[in-house]
Amino acid sequence: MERWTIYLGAVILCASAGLTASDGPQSGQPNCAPTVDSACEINEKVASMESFRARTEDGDILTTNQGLKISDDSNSLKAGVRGSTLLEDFILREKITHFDHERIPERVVHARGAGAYGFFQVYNSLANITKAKFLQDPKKKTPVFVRFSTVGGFRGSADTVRDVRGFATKFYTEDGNFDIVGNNMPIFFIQDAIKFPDLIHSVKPEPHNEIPQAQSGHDNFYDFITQQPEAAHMLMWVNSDRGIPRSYANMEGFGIHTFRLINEQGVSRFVKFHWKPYLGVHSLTADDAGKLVGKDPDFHRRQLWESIASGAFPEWELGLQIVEAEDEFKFDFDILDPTKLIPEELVPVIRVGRLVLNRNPDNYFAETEQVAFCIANIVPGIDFSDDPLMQGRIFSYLDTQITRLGGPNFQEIPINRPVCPFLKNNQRDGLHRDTINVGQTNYHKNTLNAGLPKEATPAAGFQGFPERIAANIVRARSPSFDDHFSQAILFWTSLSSWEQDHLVDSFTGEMAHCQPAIRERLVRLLLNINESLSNRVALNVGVKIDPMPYHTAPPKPVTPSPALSQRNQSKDTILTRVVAVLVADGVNGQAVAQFKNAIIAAGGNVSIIAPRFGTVTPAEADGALIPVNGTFGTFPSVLFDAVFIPGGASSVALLGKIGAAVHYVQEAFVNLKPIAAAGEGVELLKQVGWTPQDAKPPAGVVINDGNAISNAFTAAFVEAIKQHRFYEREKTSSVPS
Ligand code: HDE
Repeated sequence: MERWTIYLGAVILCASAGLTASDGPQSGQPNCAPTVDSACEINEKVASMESFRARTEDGDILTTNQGLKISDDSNSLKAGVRGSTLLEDFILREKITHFDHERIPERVVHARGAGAYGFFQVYNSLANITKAKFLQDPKKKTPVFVRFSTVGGFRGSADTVRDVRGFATKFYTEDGNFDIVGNNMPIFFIQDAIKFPDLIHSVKPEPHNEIPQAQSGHDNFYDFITQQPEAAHMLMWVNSDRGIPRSYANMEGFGIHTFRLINEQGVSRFVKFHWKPYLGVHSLTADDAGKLVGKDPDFHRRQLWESIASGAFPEWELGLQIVEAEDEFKFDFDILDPTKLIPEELVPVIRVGRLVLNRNPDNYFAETEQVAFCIANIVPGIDFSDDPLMQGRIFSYLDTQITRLGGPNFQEIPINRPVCPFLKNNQRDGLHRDTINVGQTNYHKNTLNAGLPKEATPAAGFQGFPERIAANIVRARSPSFDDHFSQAILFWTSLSSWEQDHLVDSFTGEMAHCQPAIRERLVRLLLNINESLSNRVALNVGVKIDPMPYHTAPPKPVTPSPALSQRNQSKDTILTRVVAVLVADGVNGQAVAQFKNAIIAAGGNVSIIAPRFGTVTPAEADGALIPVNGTFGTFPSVLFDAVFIPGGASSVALLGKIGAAVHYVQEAFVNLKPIAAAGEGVELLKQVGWTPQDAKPPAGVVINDGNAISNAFTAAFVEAIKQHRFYEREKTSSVPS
């Protein structure tokens, strides 16, 4: 009770900051309907990079890097046609030498990623809470570059592995670059930066044999993490469905740490940054995710690329949770502790602007690989807090980029350049310095160059928040960081029963690769969160422990937070969803065409899947041949969001005899996807245990009587696709896949 009172106080105080839930056009709901806004595709940042783009023009001739025209790019210089090759062949040497040096170190974490350009636009001026210039003018579109990533895997690893996802946004503002280097989960594993190398060493492939790739289910990780009770909360998140998102556009983003916002009057408030996806937060099933690792390791980056290319631009709203400075200590956790979130029901997330990604990069390496995000990239109006994890990050990013990008001048790489004046200082030289500083002076203060460049006035320049500190220097952790389990319990308690089941399954899968002693330690850790969770995992992994919890402090009572459950996510669009339409010769061609039109009109798409590539002949004598997009083997059901089986007696009879087609329907069913069938197509549903003699179809299965499909049928199926998955099937289905 007391806890609620405190939180409600924070809500009221947030409103007193002049920012209320109604500051967003529609409070609490996504309000950024996707737009095809091609005018934004060439924004200020994209335009500023034009002089660096190299295109092949009509008539271009091959040259060396020195501009020498090359007339033979296939044969090296030899002593006679059978060799040997001459050292003198500078053309061969130049080409091979450049090739030899093409690779740079991959990111030590977040190596695997994909990026895109776009813009950010604030709904209303936020001048009352921050002087950050890009948050003042609702007409201003600030260019952004966003990079999504997994954390543990190498650069060539698969997209759909269970992991945290990075969500890093660079705003190119008129006051310099501002980066929110966030993740798709609102908290982190550890509280102090000094543990980060241990955490990452433990989760990466084990050093003696470099196994496993991009997997956290191994001895080293769970050996480390089960000895860090502060990680209990984050372990729950990463083993939940949030660890296997359907797409980047289906992820929330979080700045995690508490930051500060500072207004023109110097008033500071605490803030947490959120990204709320227009498409809602939805996940793959574990089966889909695992199979996609092999079937399409680029699943997420391909979706991002294709949705931007097709004009279905991914969108998020920026959300702020504001805590007044005087409320810093009013919570029953420490707002500086990065293993804690602030429940949205207690401090509302105010939606203040929209982020739209509307342009794919021209060159993966030049842009996505070389982009350098840094939590220390802040602008006037935004500042750090004393979160000890954040403090370590302020140092780490620039440091790692000096190695990764080959020296201290990586800010000059086109993607990293601000759109405002920069490099106006006396830093000079170093590897890869492109700027030619003209003039005699390279020091401040000088008189020989009229004192230029000169310092900004205090009002114009960056000034950190003048936080008052009176403290002893200690190497210690604040006791206010001690409660490691209340929010892990909050998370568990807030989930639906199917989300809880998935956590049990995920922990079981992770433990499959760990030795008994480590399994036992995890089971003990989980006992502090929920007895049933712990017992279910223990049973699955063959562990018996006495009932004494690992940590003995009694858990505090929690009030569930509905915002933490994916069950409550928005389900009002089929944008980016793709339906596999299963066909063979003799299919009802008119139904296929009508279905396709209806799905496209609703914002989705279809893919025609048949026994072989080429075309399929429809049942109608005068019907047009139907082009095939994929076969059962090459475009398996795990790539799609839903399946439709149209009628046509010979088509359906043939599909029923092809094992891969039967498997297709069963696999989609087991992975809880919406399935529709029309006319004879209903026959194939007996493969998932349903016939028209049964009372009603299973959840998410939509039937059209007869071959000619009706508007009511397509409308019902569109509604089913919006629901994403039908988790109620999980408990009842005995269909193999
Ligand atoms: Fe990072 N992190 N991190 N991190 N991080 C890096 O910087 C680090 C943390 C995050 O797409 C590195 O340029 C430390 C939390 C993202 O390029 C490195 C600590 C969060 C990305 C680094 C953390 C993040 C990185 C590796 C604990 C979420 C990818 C390459 C003190 C709020 C950015 C690089 C991109 C990348 C250090 C913890 C997010 C080594 C020391 C918490 C999204 O500097």
